[in-house]
Amino acid sequence: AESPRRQPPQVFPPGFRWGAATAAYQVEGAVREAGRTPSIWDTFSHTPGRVTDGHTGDLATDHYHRFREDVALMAELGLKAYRFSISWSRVQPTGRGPALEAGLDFYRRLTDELLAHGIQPVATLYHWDLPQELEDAGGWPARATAERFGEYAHLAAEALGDRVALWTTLNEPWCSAFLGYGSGVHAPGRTDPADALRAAHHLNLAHGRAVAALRAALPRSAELAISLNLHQVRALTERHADLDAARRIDAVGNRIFTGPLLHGGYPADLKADTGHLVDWEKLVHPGDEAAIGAPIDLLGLNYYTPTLVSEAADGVGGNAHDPHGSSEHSPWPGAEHVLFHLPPGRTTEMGWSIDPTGLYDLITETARAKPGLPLLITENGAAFADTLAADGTVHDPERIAYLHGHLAAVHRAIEDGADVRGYFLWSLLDNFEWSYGYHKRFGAIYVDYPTQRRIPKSSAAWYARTVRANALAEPAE
Ligand code: GBH
Repeated sequence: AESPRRQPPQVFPPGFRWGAATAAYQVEGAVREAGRTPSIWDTFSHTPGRVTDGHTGDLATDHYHRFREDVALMAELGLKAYRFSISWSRVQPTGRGPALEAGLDFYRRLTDELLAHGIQPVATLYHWDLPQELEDAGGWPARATAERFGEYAHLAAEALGDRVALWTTLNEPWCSAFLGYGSGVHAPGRTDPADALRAAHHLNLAHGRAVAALRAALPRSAELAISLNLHQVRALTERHADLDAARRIDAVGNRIFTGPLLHGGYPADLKADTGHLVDWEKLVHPGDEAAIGAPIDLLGLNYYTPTLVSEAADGVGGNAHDPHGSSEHSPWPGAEHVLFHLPPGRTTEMGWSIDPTGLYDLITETARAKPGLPLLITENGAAFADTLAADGTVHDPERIAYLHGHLAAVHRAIEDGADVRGYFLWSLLDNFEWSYGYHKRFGAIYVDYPTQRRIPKSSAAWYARTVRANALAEPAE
């Protein structure tokens, strides 16, 4: 029976883009097929000790061969959009020169299949998988890599521009720069804070070059975006030292990207905090910031958990709640004395605190900082210890609660004036969770790896109800 105090239905704006997301190396497999060459993640995952239990993306979820089945599942969920990434190594194996048509054909088949089911393809050009040859030539710390990325963007737009109307350039450049070249927990596994900062600038520049190339090659109606994992930073106390710790993390975690992308250039405090590591005057050439700041149509936000920090009283920063997870190399150049804390409350299987208010705050703060720029939640979701029951079902009420809470936060932000155009659940299906391998399951669809069988979890059914109604379904309907 309906309770009289029941809330009005939380209806989303018309045309809200309900989707799910994946990334090439996490789902495709087929790493040696049709002329594809190794990316830094092939090299990294095949290096002993880098990924838990030596897992690799060699087979992953075999999406390369099973994409028709996967698109059929998306259609069953009623998805309006699918966000996938293009493997650079598949379509331009050395990172230079002409396109490899056989590689592009996979994305032609995939996007044709999506369009045939009325699902909008959303292509990400780069989800962390640099062609190994470009890494060997210096990787993201080398400025030339940004120029190569512009050429790759041009080639991808020429080939797929007739089918893909919404593009995101980079996924989470913070991870590429600071986990890849700072802490080294992601490929290519390098640990030099100066290189991490150089990588960040060259990723920004790569985005700028890609926007220019995409605008030149695509119809005017095409929409361009970037996906950032902006850290929702909170200080443990209001003490000056803790507020300053939060400011530093905001600088090297967020404003190093949003500064040049949205606000005209790199912030002065970031340059001051990191000036002992890089010479910003030499790193940033005249014209770079203007190129990076070329207008985009949407800003993609990826959100999982907030970030709680304090000053490290003893001067030794790191992770207060996960001593084993904190590497000796910091992913936070210029903020090495900051201590990270686990906020109180429940966590996911990743050990990340569950806090939908963080998503509300992230959306409303971003909307206020850049009025007029529509937002897209390009990733949100959670890993839980899902198990396949004897009756062949996967029951994941915790994920439903997580998604319900975070979508309620998105809805509240929209009611309060934020222009959020869509939501992409991470992830469509369980997949290769980077340095955790296949141990962490983020999917709405369970993958039984020994058989590659797909089993929609109860969260998938819940999400489908929400998508069909364009309104939040009750967690236990
Ligand atoms: C996303 O990354 C990825 O885009 C996606 O490929 C991945 O599968 C998914 O999330 C789940 O992990 O580094 O100490 O500040 C999210 C990566 C996770 C990076 C949280 C920042 C905070 C801990 N982010 N992390 S710390």
